[in-house]
Amino acid sequence: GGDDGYRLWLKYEPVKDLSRKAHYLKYSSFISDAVHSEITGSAAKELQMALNGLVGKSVPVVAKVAGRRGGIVFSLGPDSTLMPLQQEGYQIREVSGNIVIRSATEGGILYGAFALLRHMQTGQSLSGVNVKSTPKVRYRMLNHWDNPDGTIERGYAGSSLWKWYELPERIDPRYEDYARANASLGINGTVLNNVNASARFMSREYIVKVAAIAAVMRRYGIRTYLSVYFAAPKTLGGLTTSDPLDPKVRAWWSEKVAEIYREIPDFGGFLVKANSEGEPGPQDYGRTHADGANMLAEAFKPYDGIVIWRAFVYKADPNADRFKAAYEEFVPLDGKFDPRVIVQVKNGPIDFQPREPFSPLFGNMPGTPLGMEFQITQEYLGFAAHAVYEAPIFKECLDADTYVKGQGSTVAKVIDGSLHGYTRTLMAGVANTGSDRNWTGHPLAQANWYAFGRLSWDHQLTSEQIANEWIQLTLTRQPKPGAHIQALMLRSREIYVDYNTPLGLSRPWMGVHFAPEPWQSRGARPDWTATYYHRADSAGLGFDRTANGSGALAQYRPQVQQQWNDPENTALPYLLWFHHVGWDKKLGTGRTLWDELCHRLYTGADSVVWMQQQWDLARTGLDNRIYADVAGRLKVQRREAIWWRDAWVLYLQTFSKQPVPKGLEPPR
Ligand code: GCW
Repeated sequence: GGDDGYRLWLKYEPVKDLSRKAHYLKYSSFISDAVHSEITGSAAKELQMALNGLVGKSVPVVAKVAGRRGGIVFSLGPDSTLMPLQQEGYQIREVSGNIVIRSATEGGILYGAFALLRHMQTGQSLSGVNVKSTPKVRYRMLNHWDNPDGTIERGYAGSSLWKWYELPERIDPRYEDYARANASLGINGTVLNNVNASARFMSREYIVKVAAIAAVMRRYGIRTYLSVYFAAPKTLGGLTTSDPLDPKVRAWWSEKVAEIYREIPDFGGFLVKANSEGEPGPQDYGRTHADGANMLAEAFKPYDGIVIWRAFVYKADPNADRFKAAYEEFVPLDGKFDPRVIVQVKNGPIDFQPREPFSPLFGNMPGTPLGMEFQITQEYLGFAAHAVYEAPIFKECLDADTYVKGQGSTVAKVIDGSLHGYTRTLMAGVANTGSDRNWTGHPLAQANWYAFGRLSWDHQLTSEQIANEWIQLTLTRQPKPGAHIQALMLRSREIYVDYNTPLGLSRPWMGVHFAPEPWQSRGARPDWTATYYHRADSAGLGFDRTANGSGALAQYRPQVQQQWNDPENTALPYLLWFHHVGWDKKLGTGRTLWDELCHRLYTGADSVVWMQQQWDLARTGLDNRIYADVAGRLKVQRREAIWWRDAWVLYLQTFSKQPVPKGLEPPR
């Protein structure tokens, strides 16, 4: 039968190379799990299932090694001198004819088992194997924007995986497969519900449902978290206020958290969107984000849970620069948060645009652990129709230099705690999963879930490495087809940017956040207008954020300002983020702004044809169903890329009053 994508990167297909298969069989006589815990049990079960697929053998699980050779051995060596991160690390070594997976924790053994399987699925030798790895970030989690009615905000792969109606009685087998996929990447937390949270999740009825999912996650070392509605004490608890300094409100949250821990002893904590896009929060009572977060943190004191407070805030002020808002509200609160709080910051200052400069908050809150929020779901990246490999987006931000402690103060070092000594470190990704059989709608979007997970474990992996690994595990191990797919993936983001938002252009968001209507105002808020984000006028295009404009650049260190202060020296991908540039201004490429824009929009749209060619060249290495699925989506992408190109050109022409340059075909 064809491949429907359900098994993701955990396919465990028979090893074709016979000598390789014989080699793996040498280590497939037994699996020794002397630990015999829930989590190591999951590891043993996974290895059994995988070896059955890879080498066609049912491998017994035994307790003790007892002098046996030729098996896989779990070795748990608790070590209280290790830091929490090192505890989760693992080592895989060949020791006297056995493959030993060693870790200080059960979770580490599970990660080691998955790493061993990755090693085998990519055809590597086990003789003398010595692989060691430790995560760089402590909380590695997915954020689901899933609603209780089964819809997913910004979800493009069907409806929610969580079947609230059937819970807690029926446990969908898919919960376990979800947990396996995440654990295989080292993800150890999941926030089940939307940050635009329903108070319902704090009800007894839902806590019991959540507990049933948490029980599945626990077996894979994943802790369950919930997003909370800040006004729940009022709307659910019947109090007259949700003021975080009110003793009754504080007592309500403490009791609520206690109730949750009675059902879910390893509950992870709360994620909070407050005073953001109309959500309630402490500011409704004249209090600060810190007051709100600290109240919740206090409720977690008796437990090992955390509060993740989002920094995604901006006011409905058409004269303000939204770019500056999070910094303005949060930097003054640095040092005021309870140690149980992590402030979660989106990678860019606005909102998951195809390319943004890094958020100026990174590095500017040395006294507060800052977590990263990436968006895996393709809200602004063509939903499930466009192929956009996101690892380069994540890496671009992680590798950016904040200069807060001199050269080399990368965002990654802020996030992994090494720059400011944070021990509670976090990387979160807004999930792209849903009820579609293949989990992510677009088959290539599986790679984005994969890349996020791998980077949350080790942000030093490269986009190339991750793509290569994912292709081998998921699509094909044939080198030539693999190389074409990798080329397609690695260029896909730049191609998208070219036809969608070239040169640092921003666009107004419409209701669905993906429709080329750059002229349209939503009308709901005074800042959600036609030209607010891109500032097109008869003179030119782009948002002046220098001292002559909004002054947002001043939120960065001088070395960063230097990169972006002068329109003559600003790298073209960031140009219109920081400058209002005249239509006839000559750029470094020798073209005027107008010509360069047209050029990129056209080349971008045409490059989708190149992507189609790469995919066709890979066909011989691909399963027919996957081939056809992606080929169809690439056709949609081609059509929509032209649509974007033409919409931008026609719209911006109303300001520039210039024709499409010669050599580029006129828009139809
Ligand atoms: O830009 C917005 C998204 C919203 C999302 C919000 C956020 C969950 O369009 O759908 O709400 O970001 O991150 O809070």
